Amino acid sequence: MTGRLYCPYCYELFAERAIEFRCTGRLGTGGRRCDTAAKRCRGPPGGSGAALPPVFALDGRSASAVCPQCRSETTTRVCPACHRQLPVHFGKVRSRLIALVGAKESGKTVFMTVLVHELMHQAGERLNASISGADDATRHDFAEKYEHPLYRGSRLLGTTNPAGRTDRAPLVFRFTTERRRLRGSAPQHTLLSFFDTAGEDLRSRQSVEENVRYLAAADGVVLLLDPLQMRGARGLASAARLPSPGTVDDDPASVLENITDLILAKGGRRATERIAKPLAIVFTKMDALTHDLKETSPLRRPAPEPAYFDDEDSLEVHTEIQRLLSRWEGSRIDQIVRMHYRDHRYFGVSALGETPTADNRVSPRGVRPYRVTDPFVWILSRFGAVRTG
Ligand SMILES: Nc1nc2c(ncn2[C@@H]2O[C@H](COP(=O)(O)OP(=O)(O)OP(=O)(O)O)[C@@H](O)[C@H]2O)c(=O)[nH]1
Ligand SMILES: [Mg+2]
Ligand SMILES: [Zn+2]
Ligand SMILES: [Zn+2]
Repeated sequence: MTGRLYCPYCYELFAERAIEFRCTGRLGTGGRRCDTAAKRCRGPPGGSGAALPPVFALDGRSASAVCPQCRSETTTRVCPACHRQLPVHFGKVRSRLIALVGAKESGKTVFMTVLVHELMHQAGERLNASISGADDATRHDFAEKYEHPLYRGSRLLGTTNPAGRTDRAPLVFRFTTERRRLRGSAPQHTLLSFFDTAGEDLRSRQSVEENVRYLAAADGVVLLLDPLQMRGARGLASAARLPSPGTVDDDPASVLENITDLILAKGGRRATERIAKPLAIVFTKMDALTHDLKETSPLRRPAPEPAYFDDEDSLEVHTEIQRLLSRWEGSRIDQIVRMHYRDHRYFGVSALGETPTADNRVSPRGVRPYRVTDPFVWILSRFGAVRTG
């Protein structure tokens, strides 16, 4: 693979040959050792802050390079913009960035945690795929900050800090499926980068620039919308615990408009052209609204669990959400989507499967997700990483 690449951590665009290297800091052949205190040694923002050996530029298309100062060989390739260590095979394997966005408290953090957990367990097995953190920070942070509190502590995580205030690095995973070949099969890797945005990010002007970059780099967008913030749905909800009513900015139609503006801001396309990136519009917390659905609704039946993307089932859900949108006073959403996106689909999910307790903890019955992997599998099918059936 050649051409232009996006850093999965900072979303800067660069050519493969611009990838830089970080010296190992070990004693080189000439008996010299690189000083960790030298210029350009600092680690990436969000890192441990410890001094690191220097970074140098040589043709980034090779897997290794010899440090011009100490002559030791290194295989550590780093992003030329943020100096974070790039995943193994970066530039050689397909890298897909999936942007996960949504208003404050729409359920992004819980959704991402449950999605990755599912892909590591049942869903991964079903799709004959495996997923793992692509770097040490992701492996550590996902387990410590996301998975354990939710699954072991039954705690729903607090509001995510807006970007900029603290350095939140995106979580980068390697998703591997088997691709059948004429003879046998070969693994197919896809790098996935999730940037857990804070709802506020979409409002504050400082972080708009960061979000524009993020959305411009994304190959697919998962937009989470909270139906409980919609006037027509709120009254129907069974939940004892309703999210505090948001401002106009949190209204799902306004969120969709904002996101669309951000994508259009850097698209470089003519005003009449529609956005080509697949957009999954995901209604979260569906557990609170299930009781209001028809007996025959596709959102009431157990989710089919085939080893491929089930297009027929997905289209039924899509049509059902379209119907619900008018019931929820959200027809404007459908108008915006049709006007601006060439490839979009609606989804209804519940990451928890049940309303949290009054003190906002996971129900004693545990996390029982419903259809959380559907939007992701749809986007992967659009990338050709999962088969459609
Ligand atoms: N009923 C129900 N409530 C949910 C579900 N997922 C999340 N919630 C509720 O929504 C709240 C917010 O979820 P988060 O995942 O933290 O939302 P967020 O979008 O990351 O929020 P910010 O980081 O503040 O932008 C949780 O504390 C839960 O109360 C779900 O599947 N069902
Ligand atoms: Mg969050
Ligand atoms: Zn060196
Ligand atoms: Zn970078």
